[in-house]
Amino acid sequence: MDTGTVVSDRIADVYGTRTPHSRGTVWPARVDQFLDPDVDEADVERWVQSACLLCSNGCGVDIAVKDGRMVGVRGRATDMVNHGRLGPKGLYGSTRWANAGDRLTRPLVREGGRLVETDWETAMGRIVERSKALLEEKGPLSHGFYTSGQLFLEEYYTLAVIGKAGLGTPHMDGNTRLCTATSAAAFKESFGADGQPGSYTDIEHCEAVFLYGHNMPETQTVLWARILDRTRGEDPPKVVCVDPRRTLVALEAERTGGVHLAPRVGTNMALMNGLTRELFEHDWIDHEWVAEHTLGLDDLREVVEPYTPEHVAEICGIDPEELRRAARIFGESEAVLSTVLQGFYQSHQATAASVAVHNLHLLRGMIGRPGAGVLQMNGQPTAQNNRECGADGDLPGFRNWDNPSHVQQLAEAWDVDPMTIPHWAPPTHAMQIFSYAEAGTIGLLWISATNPAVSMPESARIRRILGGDQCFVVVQDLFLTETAELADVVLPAAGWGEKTGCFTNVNRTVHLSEKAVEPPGEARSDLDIFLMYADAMGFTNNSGRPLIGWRTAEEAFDAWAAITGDRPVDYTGLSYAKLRGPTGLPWPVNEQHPDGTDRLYADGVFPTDTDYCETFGHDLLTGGTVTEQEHRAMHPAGRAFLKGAPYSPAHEEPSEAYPLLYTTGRTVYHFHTRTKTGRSRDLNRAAPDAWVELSARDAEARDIVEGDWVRVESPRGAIEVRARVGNVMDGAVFAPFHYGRWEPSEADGGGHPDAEHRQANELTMTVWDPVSKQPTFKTAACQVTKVRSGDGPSPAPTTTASAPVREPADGRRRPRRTEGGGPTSSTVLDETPDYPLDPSTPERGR
Ligand SMILES: Nc1nc2c(c(=O)[nH]1)N[C@H]1C(S)=C(S)[C@@H](COP(=O)(O)OP(=O)(O)OC[C@H]3O[C@@H](n4cnc5c(=O)[nH]c(N)nc54)[C@H](O)[C@@H]3O)O[C@H]1N2
Ligand SMILES: Nc1nc2c(c(=O)[nH]1)N[C@H]1C(S)=C(S)[C@@H](COP(=O)(O)OP(=O)(O)OC[C@H]3O[C@@H](n4cnc5c(=O)[nH]c(N)nc54)[C@H](O)[C@@H]3O)O[C@H]1N2
Ligand code: SF4
Ligand SMILES: [Mo]
Repeated sequence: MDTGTVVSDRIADVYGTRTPHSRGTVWPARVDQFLDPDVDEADVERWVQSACLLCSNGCGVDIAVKDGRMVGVRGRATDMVNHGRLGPKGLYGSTRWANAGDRLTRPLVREGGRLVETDWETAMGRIVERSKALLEEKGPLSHGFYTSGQLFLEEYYTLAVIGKAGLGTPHMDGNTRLCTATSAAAFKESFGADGQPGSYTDIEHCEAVFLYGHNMPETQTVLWARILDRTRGEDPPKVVCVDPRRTLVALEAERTGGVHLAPRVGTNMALMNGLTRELFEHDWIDHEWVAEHTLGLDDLREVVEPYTPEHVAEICGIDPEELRRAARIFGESEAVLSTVLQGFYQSHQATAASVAVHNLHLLRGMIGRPGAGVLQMNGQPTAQNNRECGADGDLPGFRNWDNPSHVQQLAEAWDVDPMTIPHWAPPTHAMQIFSYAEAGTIGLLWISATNPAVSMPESARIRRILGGDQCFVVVQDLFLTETAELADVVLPAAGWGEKTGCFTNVNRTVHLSEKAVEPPGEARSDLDIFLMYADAMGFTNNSGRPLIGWRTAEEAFDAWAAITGDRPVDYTGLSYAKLRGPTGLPWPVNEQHPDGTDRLYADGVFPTDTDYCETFGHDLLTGGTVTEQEHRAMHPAGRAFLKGAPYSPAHEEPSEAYPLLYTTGRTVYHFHTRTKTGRSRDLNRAAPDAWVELSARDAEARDIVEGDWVRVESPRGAIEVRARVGNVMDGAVFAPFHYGRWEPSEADGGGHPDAEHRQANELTMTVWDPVSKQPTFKTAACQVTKVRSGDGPSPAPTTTASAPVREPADGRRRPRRTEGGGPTSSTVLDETPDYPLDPSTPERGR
């Protein structure tokens, strides 16, 4: 069956062996596997079905179990998402954390300033006591919930019902606000509702692929491998990269005859307006399709008119000819796939710039057909479910909080008074929730599966809010994180593989993740914890029965599916039984589409009808809302909106004191605040400590060479880390945001002598996009000064966008090649499984 197995080090060889193929053919299957070095494959007792929880790609995976422990993973060959492949995080980072010696195993409560162990009754008792007192004294608005993009669908839905129908608080959001709020907002503005139009199979059919502020080679490595298998095959697509760093995407753009546009940090909108204007200028427009399926053409043309290539070049610091070239690639290809992520979402005009990507596709009628797709990416593995289920404040099922009949549908499903369900104002976004907690108007803040002390902007402020007496803080996590250390009550949670539930990836594909092992000590699933709270609070419905009518994950799933039937996010054809099949399935899954749906909007009909849509929309520049009356007057009737906005400068521009632009992001080897990847020795050694990247010119001007200790300062704070002279554009500084105060005990390879001063978010700003309310982690101003000479290279990896720009003259500073991952096996199958929805399978034709 197989054509041989390759054993390799997937720290050094991030993407594994290539399986090149040509346009319109199925992506070959390759099965990647990693087992703990002391485990033989023959000793694995069980393989348990799941999907990887370390990024939004959602690769299908089986978990290896031995002696009641998770000991490795294997990609699922039959899964339509990954065709068997896994990346370095999935391989080395999926299971190691679970067996770490420092898991939370018992609840903790604060006594005399210290956190001490206690039992569940005491810990939950304290929460319930505070909760009841606050409800009596101040009402439901005293409660805030800040959750995650890493829990399961069943957990979000349960929490959403508790918050909306049990308590009645609008103060509920996820870290999805920091992550993919813009994805949802952009879909709503253009198409009327959230929901990814495109599909991963667009990679097999596209003629060009545009990546906007998306470092896919580091953040969705398996998806990038899928692209590499096209760009290294016959008739490769051209790659266009929009990123101020020379990432691996930029290198691939150079290889394929595409373009690398490196806009000045914070100027995306000017660039997008320039591309849009070029489409008008050259009449690269599908007039018939646009007339039939869109609204707003004339207004858009007017908005982009001033953005000539020369004008854009001046704002963005790019070559006008390169802009023209990129626009021509878009204008002359029949099928372009676009992907968008944090370089756009975490900038100040996030929604406007992401909507501009939709505009390009709509103008060319490039949506809903193979190869012509948009992937407004997610980042976290379960961010999509938070958005769907409403633990991010939206109403479950992409319902419109401003539409009384949508509220009524939920009131009936839950058997509660519609007035209980908060819908008198937009849901409170995370940044606002923290402001209310700061002021003490929120007196109970419940944080689950996120580490805001490291991941939210302006860290000093967040620590102050969490550590103060004005608000009672509950933290539910696997570990005693930087956030948990500041809490009043800490609840030990069961993690991935220790509980059952479902989650949905970027292209709407739903996977079931089965419980493989028992959680440690007294840790409980987040679902059980939320149910325990609901029971203790005694929430009931109008009939006097318990508000939450389910006890198990499967029952929660069925309850969720039951309220999705008449909504775009239709789960009615899904069940646990069905999800135990060979592959995850993309929604909508219903009677009409029993195997799921590969791409949305094939018929050019969008969910924009006034009575059906999820929002009436906003002004993209100011965030001002469009009213129901205004929306109705436009008669959208299934047409998509073309919406534009002029470019406006970022909140903080460089100044004399802070002459450089500060931007932040990721490395391939760590996930977020490293609670999982920091506990994998293979991954931690590859990127053991923080650094900043400077261009050669900016480094030289400051007498800085590779590995020197530098102080990076913004008006909000400072860090001291080592410098990598790297591939970032002149005038900009890039810092990875993974490194908080926590240092892994296994750290070999050298951490930081003073871990209090390395956290990228000490420098970022408390400002957000006016529409999506996503904070702008990617634009601020800073100064960099040399503190002292280093005694070796910086700890930045060499295999990625962080690679050094050139060999340092001083041999001691020469970075060592990043390598050293335990042996993984990789097997290319010579018979590709049948992927039922894949339009490239021969029997389906093209
Ligand atoms: N290895 C790894 N993978 C991950 C994660 C992780 O932590 N580690 N996290 C997951 C999650 S939750 C997310 S949200 C995704 C994020 O995935 P990405 O968005 O791909 O990652 P980032 O590094 O945050 O940012 C992407 C790029 O934006 C560029 N950028 C910075 N400023 C600007 C700008 O002004 N304009 C433009 N055009 N680009 C700019 C940066 O140079 C960077 O290369 O990754 C997911 N996958
Ligand atoms: N400067 C800067 N800051 C950023 C970003 C950036 O690019 N730059 N990116 C932002 C983005 S996109 C994101 S997504 C955020 C991520 O930021 P966070 O959400 O804070 O990052 P994580 O480290 O993933 O935190 C998840 C926590 O949940 C815990 N956990 C994992 N599984 C479970 C579970 O099943 N149950 C419970 N109860 N706990 C669990 C983990 O131990 C961990 O502590 O960071 C944001 N912050
Ligand atoms: S690409 Fe993402 S989902 Fe797939 S193995 Fe890597 S981290 Fe996991
Ligand atoms: Mo994210």
